[in-house]
Amino acid sequence: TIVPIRRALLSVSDKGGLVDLARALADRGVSLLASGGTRSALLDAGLPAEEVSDYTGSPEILGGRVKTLHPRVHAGILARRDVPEDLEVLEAQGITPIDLVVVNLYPFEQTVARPGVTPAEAIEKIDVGGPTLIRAAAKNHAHLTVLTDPGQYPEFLRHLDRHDGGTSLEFRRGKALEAFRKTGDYDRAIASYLLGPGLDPESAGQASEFPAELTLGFELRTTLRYGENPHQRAAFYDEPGSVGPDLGTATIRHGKELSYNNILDLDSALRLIRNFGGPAACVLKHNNPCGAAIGATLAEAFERAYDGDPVSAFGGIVGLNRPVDLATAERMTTPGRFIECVIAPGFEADAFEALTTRPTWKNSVRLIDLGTPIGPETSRASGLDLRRVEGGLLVQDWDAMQADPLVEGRVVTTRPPNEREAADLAFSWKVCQSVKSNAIVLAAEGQLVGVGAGQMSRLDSVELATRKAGPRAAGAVLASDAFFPFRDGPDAAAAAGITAIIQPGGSRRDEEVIAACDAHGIAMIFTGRRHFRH
Ligand code: 93A
Repeated sequence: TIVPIRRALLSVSDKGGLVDLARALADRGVSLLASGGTRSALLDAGLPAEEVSDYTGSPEILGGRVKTLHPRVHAGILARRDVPEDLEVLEAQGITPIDLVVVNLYPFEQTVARPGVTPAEAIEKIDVGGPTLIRAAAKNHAHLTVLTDPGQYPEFLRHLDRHDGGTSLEFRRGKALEAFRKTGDYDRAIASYLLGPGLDPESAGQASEFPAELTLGFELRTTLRYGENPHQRAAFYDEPGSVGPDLGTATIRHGKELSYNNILDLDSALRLIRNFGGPAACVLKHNNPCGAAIGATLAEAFERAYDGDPVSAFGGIVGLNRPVDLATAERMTTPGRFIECVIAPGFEADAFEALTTRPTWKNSVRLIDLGTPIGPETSRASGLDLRRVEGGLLVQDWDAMQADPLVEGRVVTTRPPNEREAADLAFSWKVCQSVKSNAIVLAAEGQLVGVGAGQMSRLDSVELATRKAGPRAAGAVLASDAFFPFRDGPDAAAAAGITAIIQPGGSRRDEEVIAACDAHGIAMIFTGRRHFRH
């Protein structure tokens, strides 16, 4: 299994150790093939090497994007030396087999770590040809050797000395393993760059873009009876220039004036249902959803939202993302149910009639009409989220939801979520954004079945949510607004029968949490984005 080395391909970004390696190879009579920059470095040191483009007959093109990507190169690497047909093809086409591939990749991570690097610069540093050479050589390690780091050169030369100028299968296999680890890490670094700054506070935040002084210009729309409590005065100010749909542009079609707390809940309801494209409904209590669901129809979505926790839903604030039809209105006015406010992008005439003539409801229910359709595409695109603290004003970007958390996130467990789990994970994640931290949301079949909100310990939130869900926790999925700092949360979830988890990731103990999920057979997704809500 000792394979002698006669021809080597060198294509390295980090030219450290290159000349010593190449000289040792040349001294052993190895013929050298190299890509443009590598060959120049060799020639400068007085070492003859054939340039890849001369060998292939194709010049480097597209500014270097295509330099070694050529059948004459890759056939020379991938040919099975023990398959006569492969060797015949090489022979017929004048392709020389390559016995050693030495590649190190464009420094992607170092590039994106540089402050002020542009997306275009980062993209250009995604090495394509290099990993292709590495993977081809590693795949064919039965017959050739791959080196991916200057740190390997001395060891490799000592190995040659001890093996008559060749390499053992064991050595080649070890280097192939290192090679696949390297290309895997490399791709992960690219993916995490594309995922965005996410949880990395060092790269997040562009404080310099905020104005030195903030002039708000909000205009008084109405005074409110009182604030969060009766001893607090309160008013609602319109955002200047807002085109909505939002609470400033909405109209109250029916019922007495809104309270301060109603408006807070309506805002949360609107944020929640806006995350969904298909029919969706939610029920808010004290600024947290106690019910949320999607359905084939709006009536079904409402029914399943209310039914998620009918005790808490009594007297709740309902958000709907479709104009309210009669079927939905009838579900809402079912005897035993009481709803304080409904916010929706419209009310059909018969639905409006049904909602406003029910004797016990007539004067008490408030119907808020957004006037225009809502959906993920109508989320706030501009402006800032403001919050008062004593002696100051906190300003931040709105907490935007990812277009597709499953596509933008990544599976971290051995088992990926199945189709049903994937749908529920996306659903639960979109609901979780509107739950006060520490937020834990359990969902099954597009229905919220348990919530743990506003707890100081994430484990307490898990326990509240699973207790609330009861037997419905079995087979449900779980969303967590921030990472699990320990494995206790997933352990408790597994004990309740949870089968899949979605969370941002980013804990120091992620490995431990992933291992716990693997042990429980739980599928887990890291979204790379946190949704604290305080
Ligand atoms: O732009 S690439 O993805 N296209 C290629 O075909 C290619 N082949 C090798 N980058 C490519 N490489 C990389 O170029 C190698 O991984 C190495 O990092 C670098 C060596 O280029 P040079 O020899 O011109 O300095």
